[in-house]
Amino acid sequence: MQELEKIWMNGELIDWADAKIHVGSHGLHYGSGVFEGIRAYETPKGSAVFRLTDHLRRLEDSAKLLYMDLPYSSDELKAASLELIGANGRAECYLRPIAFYGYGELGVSAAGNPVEVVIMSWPWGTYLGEEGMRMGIRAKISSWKRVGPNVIPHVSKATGIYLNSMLAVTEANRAGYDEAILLTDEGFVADGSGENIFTVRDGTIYTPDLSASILPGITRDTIIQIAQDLGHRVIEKTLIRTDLYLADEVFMCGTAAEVTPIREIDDHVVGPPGAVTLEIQQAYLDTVRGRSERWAHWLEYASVSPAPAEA
Ligand code: PPE
Repeated sequence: MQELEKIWMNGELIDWADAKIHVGSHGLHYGSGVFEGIRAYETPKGSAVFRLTDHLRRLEDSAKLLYMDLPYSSDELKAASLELIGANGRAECYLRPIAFYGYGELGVSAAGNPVEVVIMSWPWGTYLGEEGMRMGIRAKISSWKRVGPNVIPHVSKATGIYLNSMLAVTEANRAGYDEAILLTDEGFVADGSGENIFTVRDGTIYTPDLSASILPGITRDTIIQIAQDLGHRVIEKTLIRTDLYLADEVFMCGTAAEVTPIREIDDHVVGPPGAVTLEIQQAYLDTVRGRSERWAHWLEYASVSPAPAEA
């Protein structure tokens, strides 16, 4: 990870190297935290954070599902995020707000622990590689099932859930694939380890519905709206793994992954990135980079004076 100058920690901007926690922190032992992943892009009007308000709303929802009271309001976290981007001088960066139970009492119950809130920012390039963005990636259905609605609330972007994702992506990578796709316990298509999934068949776009153990992705929501606006038909429904094998096009999306085409799943060739995928990828990048008036309301601007260190 590329280190920048500052990290926002519990209300203050502190030096990167000083952002430390105690090893007895509850969140370290039990994965009791919630987080967000947000991107800021360089646009013609300066550094713009994409759907910041929506990401912070999901952070609040995630915390609520863990019975966690966030000590800062969304407005305070928004101001902190914009301030951090300014302080680090990078118009283009990834933002990682995280809230977790800190140091106080150990034992599974989180009672008696403070809630710590941190926001990091750093430059993060393409999630699945430049080549993956252009040519598509190879994915594998995981033998690990995605956490179900009565296992851990999958609607919450909770840190502990990511052990599920870590196992899946590790298995896929060790088998020589770029990414894992997790199914629900019932066998329906859910998410990638860090992305939502879309298919295209006979010109119609499909994506698993929100009850299929998926994270309610903000990129997913963005793509549904953009695609409909472009005149595509988008259907949210349960999908089975053979829908992936037989699709004309498959792509993944997420804040980190943006729109990444999938060219092969379980050694079934889907094909090189198709016309619909490429159209949506371009429309998404135009939107986040401030080249689309239609979706300008999704951009929230930070003021960044160019840092001397900026490459
Ligand atoms: N599903 C999962 C499991 C997931 O982790 C993400 C985001 C998404 C869907 C898409 O959500 P959204 O970003 O709101 O469109 N994964 C984040 C973390 C990735 C990481 O490796 O860390 C991200 O993309 O920022």
